[in-house]
Amino acid sequence: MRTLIAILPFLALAGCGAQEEMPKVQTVEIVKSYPHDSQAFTQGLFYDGGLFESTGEEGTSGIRKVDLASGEVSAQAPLAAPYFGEGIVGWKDKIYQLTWKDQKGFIYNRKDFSPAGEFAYKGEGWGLTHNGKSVILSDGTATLRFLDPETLAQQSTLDVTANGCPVKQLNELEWIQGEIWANVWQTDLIARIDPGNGKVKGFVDVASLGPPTPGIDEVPNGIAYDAAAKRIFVTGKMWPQLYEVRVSDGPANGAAQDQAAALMRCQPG
Ligand SMILES: [Ca+2]
Repeated sequence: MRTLIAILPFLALAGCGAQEEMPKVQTVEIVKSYPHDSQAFTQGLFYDGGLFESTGEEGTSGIRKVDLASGEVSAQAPLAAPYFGEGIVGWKDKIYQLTWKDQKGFIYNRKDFSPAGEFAYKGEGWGLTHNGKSVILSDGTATLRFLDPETLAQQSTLDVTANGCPVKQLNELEWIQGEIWANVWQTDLIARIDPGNGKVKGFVDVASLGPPTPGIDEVPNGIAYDAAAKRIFVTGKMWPQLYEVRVSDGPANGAAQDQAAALMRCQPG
């Protein structure tokens, strides 16, 4: 009986999509830690010659440029209530910012954060990144949208799956070396998504980062990639630190393994 019980979870996983290669769960090593504003409800993060961050919640939303070494805010623009700031992405001399439920995005001039327009989209707005050809948007579902980076009109969609199961609640995004990385909300996991077929190639467990006893909102939710120096940065909502990390094949912790296993059984994360 003991043997059968031990095998059952694996049978359940295999039954979901036997032909699929199971995404593995990797972890991270910290290369360097930096201070991060522990009041910042991080909703978007990108690095392009400097670090840019979007913050959320009504009344504390905005975009900011952050000095990496000190964590100090060097420039910012508030986003007044009732708007709830979400993902951001830099495109040429502009920054695009989503709002959560208002179906309205804001455009800023990158050099001084002055207003440069608005855009509309259907549904919720969660995360943004770009791959050089398209802006990529998450909305809390398992489907990513690809938008024309100049007009922000929708070009196509991508359904994201792990072991054949839709991976919902894809949140903050980053394009990293030909993959789409996405925080999976309310988990310790970053999904590494193949943009060609939407399949999750692997999960990265970031549970070792962040506050030792995080509050319910203090989830991982910021990924930035410095393409010039090949640095990956990760932070979270109200985390006191931002980390440069490298992916490691060291063992993920049990909670992250359980979260990934649940996603791969088509169970909610
Ligand atoms: Ca990002």
